[in-house]
Amino acid sequence: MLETATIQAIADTVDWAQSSASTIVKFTDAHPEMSIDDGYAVQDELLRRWEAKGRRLAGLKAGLTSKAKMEQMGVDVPSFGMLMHDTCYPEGSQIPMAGLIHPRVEAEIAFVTKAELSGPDVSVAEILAATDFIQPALEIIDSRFEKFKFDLVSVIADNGSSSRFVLGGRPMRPEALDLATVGIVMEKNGASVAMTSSAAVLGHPARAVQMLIAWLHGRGRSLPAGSVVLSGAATEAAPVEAGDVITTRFQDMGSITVQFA
Ligand code: OOG
Ligand code: MG
Repeated sequence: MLETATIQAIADTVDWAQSSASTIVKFTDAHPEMSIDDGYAVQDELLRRWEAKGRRLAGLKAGLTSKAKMEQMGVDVPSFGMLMHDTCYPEGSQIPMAGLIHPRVEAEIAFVTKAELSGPDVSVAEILAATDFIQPALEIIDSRFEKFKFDLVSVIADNGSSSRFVLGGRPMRPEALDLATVGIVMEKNGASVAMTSSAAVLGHPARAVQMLIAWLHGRGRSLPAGSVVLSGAATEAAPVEAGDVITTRFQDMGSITVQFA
């Protein structure tokens, strides 16, 4: 493990890069020995600082859970990160480009839980039973690393490129549809840029939630009731610029539109 002072210095850098929309180079250049646990220690330090400033945790995100994303980013292990309340935008909103570096949009299935979930191998059935509703989501990721070039350890320290997220469409009870086969189409300025199925996320997006809970368990934690969980992008992320309109349609679950301003 890196020394506490080093973790704090990395947290300083991430916090500065995120709040000033500045780019940085991956942390493993200066700290080749940095581990995945160090990356999550940086997230813990960020959360401590953010909560001290009154920011609140809305939930957690799983990332790099589909083949498309793993291939796009050159990483083959999922990452987990924090979703802060003040980064949630309503559907239909204008998302300002100010404060963003080189945002990309992802289509995801969100889970909102109604009971605590914990343990090393919670089943998909247990997850669905503890799910209040599932809902279409967009995640706007914005890596602080130059040209989106990073490795797993660095992207974890950057809170999984988390930047904004949008919940919308039609919230549904989990038993009302087959989450293994939800068709998803993403359009940019009216043209389709990605088409996929929820199956692209580990065969069933609840598997991403399962991995998240096992990871939490390994850290002595659980997933509290009332958490929002993003299960990870089912397609490659689409780069956006000011003026772009993204509409993402989820089979039987409605659609979400946002515009970048
Ligand atoms: C890392 C975050 C990936 C997802 O849904 O796969 C992610 C990145 O690609 O910058 O959020
Ligand atoms: Mg994502």
